[in-house]
Amino acid sequence: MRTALLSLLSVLVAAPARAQAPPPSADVPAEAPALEGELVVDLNDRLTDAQVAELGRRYDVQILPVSSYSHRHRIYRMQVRAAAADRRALVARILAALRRDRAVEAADPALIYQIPETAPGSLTRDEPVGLPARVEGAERGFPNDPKYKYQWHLDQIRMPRAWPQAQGQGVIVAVVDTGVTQVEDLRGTEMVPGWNFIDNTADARDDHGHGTHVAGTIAQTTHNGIGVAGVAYKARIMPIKVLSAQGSGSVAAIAEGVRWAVDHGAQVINMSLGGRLYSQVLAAAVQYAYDRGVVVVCAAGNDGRGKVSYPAANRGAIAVAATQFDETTTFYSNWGREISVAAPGGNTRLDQNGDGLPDGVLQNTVVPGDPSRQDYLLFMGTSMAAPHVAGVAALIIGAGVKDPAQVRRILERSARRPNQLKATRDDHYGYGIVDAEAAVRAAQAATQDRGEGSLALSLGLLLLGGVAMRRASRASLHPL
Ligand SMILES: [Ca+2]
Ligand SMILES: [Ca+2]
Repeated sequence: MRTALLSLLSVLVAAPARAQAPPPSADVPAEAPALEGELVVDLNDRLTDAQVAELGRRYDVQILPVSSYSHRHRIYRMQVRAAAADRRALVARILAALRRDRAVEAADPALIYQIPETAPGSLTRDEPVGLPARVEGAERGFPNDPKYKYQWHLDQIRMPRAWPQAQGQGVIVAVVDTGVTQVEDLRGTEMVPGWNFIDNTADARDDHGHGTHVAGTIAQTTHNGIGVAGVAYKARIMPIKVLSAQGSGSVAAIAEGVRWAVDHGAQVINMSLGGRLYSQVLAAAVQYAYDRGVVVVCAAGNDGRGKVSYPAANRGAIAVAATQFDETTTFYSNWGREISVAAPGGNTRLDQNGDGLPDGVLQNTVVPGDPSRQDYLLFMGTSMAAPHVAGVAALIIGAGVKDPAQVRRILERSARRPNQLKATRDDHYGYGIVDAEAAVRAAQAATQDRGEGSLALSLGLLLLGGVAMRRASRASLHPL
């Protein structure tokens, strides 16, 4: 119980480039930010308003909606009325009782989440005169985005060879994060309506910088002569704001954001956020997405330890580890048996490619601390790795493979094994570094197989039909 109260979810951006490496993390959760005297519940969807109110009276708690969408899935905050002295024990007892209650699908402490500080580098000013990153296989003149040459991370997942085949046309990718702002290099990217679960409004713009950067990796406007490129640039972005300008949110808002995205047509959900402890309410939301055919991609976490964060470690989620330029996994990337694949998260402490810039992931976003400005910023983290995979998932879906289990299989089987990965998989890389070109080819082959399969099936039916018709005609010739 106590450990459950000690959970901390945070957005997965690693420490500032100039700072010392954090000490290897002890296997103890950070102290404690759960809202005092508050719980989060996901009640049975069939309960009536009267039954919800009755439940509140029975537990002597105040039931509050998370947003105007709360009634749909019956996700609520619960405030416990008690004097401060005995409140903690009372909250624990109520939580235990709720978890046994048949009207309750899931219940958690009201965890508070926060973002570790970020100190991105800027590319706009003092653009270095360095060697451009090697861009393997790029078509001459494509893409024409001037800062593309610094996006070594797109090269690492073999985007130049994938783009001619697939761009994720029309696939809806939800970015469950701090919001998304259409900065200059996202203006040519299609957006669909989302929701802001912090302010409970339809305005899900980014007041932090993290979510827009993530959205840029997925679908930055590409080949528009401006800025940088993105993986699935013809995909549509659905902004789901569940983290505040300070980078704090709640498991209730995240769970509700996931369900909102599923209910409004998202085909991929990216969650570059996580925490060390399991949340029933969030796990149920991930399962809800998976069961309805939505691919959920999550960052493995930045603690540099052998335990994958939640929701990445939840069933139904694709957990993504982070690599740097030399294809080793990074100092901050979590590892464990849940890791599915690795993708570039970068390391802004290094310049291994010698282009004069820290080896971060480069996208256009709002400036942290001043969301009225925008810039091209280098971030690092498993937060940056996950959207590379979400983008490739959109390419796979665009090629016709939609089932989440099959999308995952294609991502894993087509992943490229770097020299450092000696086996078919390990707990650091999963099955290897995601390979956009190989994934698209595998998806196309699977779609073709299925097409041939259904053609064979319909030919079979036709033959059966022919036999039946002949029998029928014989019967008509020889009536009994
Ligand atoms: Ca661009
Ligand atoms: Ca560099």
